[in-house]
Parts: sequence; structure tokens; C-alpha cells
Amino acid sequence: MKSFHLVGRTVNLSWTAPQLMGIVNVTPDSFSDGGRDIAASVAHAQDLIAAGAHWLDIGGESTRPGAAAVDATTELARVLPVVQAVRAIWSGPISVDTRKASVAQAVLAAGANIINDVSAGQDPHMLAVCAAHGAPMILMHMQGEPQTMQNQPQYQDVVTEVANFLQQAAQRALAAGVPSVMIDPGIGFGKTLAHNLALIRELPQLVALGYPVLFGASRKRLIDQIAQVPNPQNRDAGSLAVHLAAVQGGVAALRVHNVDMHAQALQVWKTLWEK
Ligand code: HH2
Repeated sequence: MKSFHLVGRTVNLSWTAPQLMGIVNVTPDSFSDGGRDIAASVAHAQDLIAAGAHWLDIGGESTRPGAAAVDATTELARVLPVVQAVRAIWSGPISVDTRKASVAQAVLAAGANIINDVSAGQDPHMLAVCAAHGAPMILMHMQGEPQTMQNQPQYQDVVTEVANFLQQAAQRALAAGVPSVMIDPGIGFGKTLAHNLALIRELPQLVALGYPVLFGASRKRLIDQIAQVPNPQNRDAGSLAVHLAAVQGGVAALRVHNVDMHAQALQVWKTLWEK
């Protein structure tokens, strides 16, 4: 059994029972589920909770390859009402997927618990904001910026470089007073198919760093690259295959669009391995 501290309580995890993070994108342009307005996003959050999500990740900026950055006012206008509405009906963990300290400040004040930062704390004020709110952080690895990150990603040794980056990011965040962190290899963020596959196969090396690992390949392009599924909405079966491999690799949590399918699969998976 591993345990980690999440939102003021200790969550006990065995490798057979990872947490399911349901994705709520409040964006016009997310790659698989863009276009939900605020009311539709809140309804979607309720569906994910009913399907068995342990926590929700609410985002107002698409970080898909090629996506243009959005300003803080626009991003906050998307996520804040959804955080407020979900917080009013649900006491479970809510993370907000943002790279901006000003957005983090506002959503934590409104009842979000965790900041999911795909830039691992690049905004100079991000760590201090999370520390001041006692908010855990998810620190993700990304090479470059969403707009250009898939142009020509290059590594000497992708697994070692990602592990070193996450180790340093975690130490920096904890030293700044962030109460706890999860790390995430950032599947598809400045990585070729070969880089993604190496990171998936070597997940135990990231797990060995000692921080809980969050993993997300949901509907991502590697499924299309492997199994020729151009429409992201048709990639849930491939996503599940990658995610079960990640569970076997020791991850603590999965970031998924289709919570229903993953909850069912994990229940069966857990039962298979329990004695
Ligand atoms: N992937 C996406 C966004 N945020 N956060 C973490 N920690 N890990 C990930 O792998 C990750 C993430 C991209 O997926 P999605 O939110 O579905 O798409 P978009 O960025 O287009 O909104």
C-alpha cells in the first residue's frame, strides 16, 4: 500500500486501485471535447461524479499541440463559475488545470483544492500562491510550449530527462511550501510516439522517485499513431489499454475523459489481482 496526502486527508492507494480524475474542459477548442459552455460543463461534471470520478480536473485553456494561449481574464471567466457551481454540490477534490498564478489564486479562493500545472510552476508566483492556500500541485513535464511543442521534440534519453526534470520541480515546489505534489510525465507534450512509448514502458522509474504519479493518455494522438483512429472521440478503447499498462507501472491516478469505462475496467482489474 502507498499513501499520499491529498486535500487534507490521507488517501490510501494500492497499485491496483488508482484514483480516477475526470476531465472537465470548459474550452471552445479542446482536442476531443471542446465546445461545452458553463451549464454544459457543470452537467458534464455531475455525470463524471455519478460515473465514479474520485476527483475532477477543470480546465479553461486547451494545451493540445498547436493551441494558442488564452489570457487570464478569459480563462478565469470559463473556469470560475464551473468551480463555484461544482463546489456547491460536491465535496470531493477539484483540481484546476492552469499555468497562471492569478487563475490559481481565484479558483483556490472559490473552493478548488489542487492546481494541475502543465508547466510545473513556470509562473513566478505559482508556487507561492499554492503554498499560501495549502494546495497540493500536479507538476507535469512539457518540452516547449503547446503552440510549437510537437514540431521536433528531441531528447538524448527521454526517461532520464523527464525524471530529472520532475524530481527538480517537485523539490522546488516543496521547498517553496507547497504541501504535497504529484508528478506527471506529460504524454504528448513535446514527445514523439517513441518518446511516449519509452515513458509508458519505464513508468516504474518515475514511480521510484517517490512521488505519486498522475498519468494521462486519454484520447491522445498516440492512439491514432498506433491504431489509426483519427477521431479523438473514438479513442477510448486504446486509452484504456495504455491506462491499464500505466496502472501496472504503478501510477497513483489516471486523468480520463471516459470515467464510466475506466471505473468498470479498474473494478475488474482490481478484482483479478486481489487475493
Ligand atoms: N493533458 C492535457 C491537459 N492537461 N494535465 C496533466 N497533468 N496531464 C496531462 O496529460 C494533461 C493535462 C490535454 O488533454 P485535454 O485536457 O483533454 O485537452 P486540451 O488540452 O485540448 O483541453
